[in-house]
Parts: sequence; structure tokens; C-alpha cells
Amino acid sequence: MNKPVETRAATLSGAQAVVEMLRAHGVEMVFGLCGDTSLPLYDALRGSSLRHILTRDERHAAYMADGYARVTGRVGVCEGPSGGGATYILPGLAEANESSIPVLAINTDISVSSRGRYTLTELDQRSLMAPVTKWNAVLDRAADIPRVFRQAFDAMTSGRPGAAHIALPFDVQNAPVDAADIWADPSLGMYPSRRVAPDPEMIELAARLLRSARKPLFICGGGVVISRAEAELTELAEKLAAPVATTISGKGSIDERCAHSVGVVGSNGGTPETRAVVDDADVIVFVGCRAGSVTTERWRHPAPDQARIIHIDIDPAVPGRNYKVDVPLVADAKLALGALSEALGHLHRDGDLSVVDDRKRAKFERFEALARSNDTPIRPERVVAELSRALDADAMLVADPGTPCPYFSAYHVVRGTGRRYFSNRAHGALGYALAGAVGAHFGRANVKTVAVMGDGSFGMCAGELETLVRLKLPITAVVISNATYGWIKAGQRAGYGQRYFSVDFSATDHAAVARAYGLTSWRVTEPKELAPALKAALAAGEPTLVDIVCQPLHEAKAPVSEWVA
Ligand SMILES: Cc1ncc(C[n+]2csc(CCOP(=O)(O)OP(=O)(O)O)c2C)c(N)n1
Repeated sequence: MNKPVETRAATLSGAQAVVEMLRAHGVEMVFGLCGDTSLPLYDALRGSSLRHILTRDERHAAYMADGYARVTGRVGVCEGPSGGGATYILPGLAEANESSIPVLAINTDISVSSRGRYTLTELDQRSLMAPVTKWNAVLDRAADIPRVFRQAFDAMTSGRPGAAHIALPFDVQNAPVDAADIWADPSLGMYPSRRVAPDPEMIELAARLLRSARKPLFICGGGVVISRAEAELTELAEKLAAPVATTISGKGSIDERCAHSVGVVGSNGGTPETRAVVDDADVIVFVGCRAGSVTTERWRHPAPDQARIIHIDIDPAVPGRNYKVDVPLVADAKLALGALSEALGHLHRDGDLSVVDDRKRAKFERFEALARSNDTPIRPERVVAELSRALDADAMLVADPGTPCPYFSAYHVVRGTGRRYFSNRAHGALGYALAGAVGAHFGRANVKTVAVMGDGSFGMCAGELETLVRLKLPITAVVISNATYGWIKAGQRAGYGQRYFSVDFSATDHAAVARAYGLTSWRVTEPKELAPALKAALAAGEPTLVDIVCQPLHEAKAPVSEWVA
């Protein structure tokens, strides 16, 4: 009598196996959008404990998984159907992968048995996803599901974290999988999952160099926050009395209120004052930072032979790529900084941080003078100042490119350490912040999450306002409205003799659009209306949007070095 039941228990459908492999890796939530080829997967998800967040665009499903991963330290998972579902999910994978964020995307696919027959939505997902992922696979047989998912989680969370993609054909979802194969190492659902220790000889060399430094400086990238190395960094900076600068993604490496913190350096969010600190250093320690074009202002700050360089990175390809490196330290940032601190023992170097203090004061005096302005259209400085003031220290701010990224990177002081601010800095695609904020909210539901976007970005993400309303997410969206692709217009002003071309669009009442979706919203044109509107929007406990008519970037004093004469 019981025999058929036992047989069923020994096998799962491919779709059920996928769900169980996600659960075995500790996944609790999947962001995605339905499709014909996903019907078996949806049936399996329906009967499972996984929470599914329906999105209005696969791009945003991937951005949500990315935001979730950034704030939780766990793998973010998204899914979509074949064909358009794959091409639409791709941008989120590209961003996550280059930003070293583990995002797993599953696109369902046409049946293996239908390949090569002009089947609707047929696409070579393996070739499509290879350049934008760390690891990807197309499943041909259900029996491979457990192994392929174990490999994907291992690849995403060990070494340099990154994105993975799995194509899951329709017939593979329906074929049987042996239940005994469903097992996983749940530690691979978190990152970094396999910390790599530094070479002790290299630690000795680095310690010697730091002991002899007159003006050491740390430049920290996203790797410090990813590795959760903030405490080790602060301890080391204190021993060396060294300033600590960060990239945009490195914001959160150090409490920006402390005496060591320089703030953000580089061409986007850096200022002449922060650049001066870089130019002054004789030993620079890059930590979890690729020393790319933005951070180094195209490898000019620091100048190529200015300083001795210690470069800590988990990726062996990074140290030495852009600067002649004296000590390459290929290791996890937390372990490397901890080992360096230990090697320096009870050192308490005499150092003068008053120069850093002077420079910060000069930067913020200039900023605050503009932030007090009652000019209309409202100055971006005023928006940053009012929003920063209105937010709790633990609030999560997600910034899109355009006005938000440089301004908030430069002037929004992160109070505390860890991920409290992020922006999509690998590709800087417009329209990331709203979905990034949704993912961040699900990852850290107990704090207030705010997305700041330009009106160009609004045009690329507005559909997800429905998701905010449907799920009653207490997220506040702030739109910097200037009726232009301002960043590009500013480039035309600075480098092309103000020959403006095809950058302006018409003004939209974004508050009215938001109201139509069901959000409570404000449109602010006067500086004095700003603080009350933000306060009410942040306190509402429901989805809100504040549309702020702002001075366009090409007329503003943006912290973007290329535009400064
Ligand atoms: C998907 C995408 N297309 C084009 C760009 C190039 N780009 C960078 S900034 C920018 C303008 C941003 O305009 P908006 O969002 O209105 O913000 P503003 O600069 O006006 O503050 C553009 C088009 C991009 N980053 N992403």
C-alpha cells in the first residue's frame, strides 16, 4: 500500500530540486518575473517556504537581488523566463559581477528537446551570460541540478565574489532528481565563504614599509565592507595615525565622523581637498580596491611614482595592474589587515591628523555655504544637507548616477561602519537605485531605506513603484528633477564649449505619477518646503516619493573633478 509514496519521496522534480538546493544554501527569498518556460518552477516555488517577490522588470529583479546581497552578506537570487527574460536580467548580473556581489540568476529556457527548431525565445544563454558572470551553466539533464547549484554557490562566494547564471530548460524542470543528491554546504550561501590568509613574509615586508612611512594613507574600496574588515582597518589606522580615504563603494569602511576619515576620493565625489590628502602620501595601502579610473582620477592621483604601494586584494590579478606595487598582499582584507596589525604589535606612531581635519573643514564649509542657499531651483547641496539631517545613522541610502552619486558620496557623512550607502559603481547604469533599495529593504527591514535618483533614472525604473505599493514597502524615493540628462550636459559644458545636443527632455510631475501608482508624494520647488516634505515622507511608514525641482548639474558646483576648471 505504501510503496508508491516511498517512490515519490525518493525523487523530486527538477523544479523542486532547484528550490531545495536554494533552501539548502540558506536562501529565503527570490526576486523575479514569470514566463511560459517558468511554469514548473513557479509551481515548485508555490509549495515551498521561499518567499517570491514579483517584480515588473527582470532588470529590477536582478538589482533587487544585488541590493539584498549588499546589505545581508548573503547570496541574492533572481529569476526570469527564457528569451526576453534573459536579455532583461543581464544588466543586473553585469553590475553585480563587476562589483563583486554574489547574485545568482536563474533563467528558465526552452526544452532541451526543442533546441534548434526555431522555438520561440530560443537563445544561447551560455554565450550571452559568460562575459557578465563569474560562472555560468546551461543544464541539459535534471540529474546535474544539485552539482551545478553547489558549483554556482561556491563560485559566487569564494575568492573574489561575483555573479552566476544557470539556464534551466523546461523539460529539465519536469524530469526526476534523486532526493539523496540534495545536499549543500550552507556556509557557501554567505560571503566571503572561504577566507584566504596572507603570506606571512609579505606581511613582514608591508609592516616594515609602514613603520618607515612618513605619511601613510589607506585607500579602501568595496572589498573592506564585503570582507567586514572595518574593525581591523580602524585599529590599524589608529596604530599608524594614518588617514583613511575610500572609494564610493568603500563608504562604510570607516565611520566618516572619525578623525582618520578623509571621505571619498576620486573623480566622482572627490574634491580638491580629498585629492590633496592623496597627493601628500608617501606610502599608500590600497585595500579591496582596484585602483581604477574613477578612484585615481585616471591614475593621476596618486601620481605613478609618488608613493610606495602596498596592495591588499583577494584577486591576484589586481595588485600591480595599475601601479608599481612594492608589496602585493593577495588575501582576504579582514585577515590581511588583522595580520598587519599584529605584525605592528603595540606600535603607536606619532602622526598628525590635523591636516586631514583642516581639509575636511574647508570642504564642508564650502558645501554648507551652498547648502544654506535659498536659491531656486533648489541646489543639490541643499537636498543632501536636508536629507542627511533627516535620516537616522543606520538608514540605508541608495544613490543612482547623475546628481545623486557624486553629491551624496562627497557630502553624506556615513555615521558608523558597514553598508549604509551604496551606488552601482561598476557600470553606473541609470535606474538602479529604486530596485536596489527594494532589495536592501528586504535584507534589512528594520531600518529606513531611501533611493535617490535623477529624473533620467526615474524614467527607467518607474514601473517598480507598483511593486512598492503592492508590497506596502516603507521606502522613500527622492527624485532630483532637472528635465535633462544633467551629467552628460555638464560634460558638454566642460569639454565641448557648451555645445549642448540632445540631452534635454520635458519636465515631468513625478509626484503625480507616483500618486497614480498609489504612493503618497510631494513635489517640492521651494527650499523651505524641503525639510517638512522629507520629514513627512520618511516618517510615513509606507511608500513615499519626494520630487524635488533642482538646479541642473551643468549649472551646479558638483564634486566631479573633470568639470572643475
Ligand atoms: C543605462 C544608462 N544609459 C546611459 C547612461 C549615461 N549617463 C550617465 S549619467 C546620465 C544622465 C543622468 O541623468 P539623470 O538621471 O536625469 O540625472 P542628472 O544627471 O540630470 O542629475 C547618462 C545618460 C547611463 N549611465 N546608464
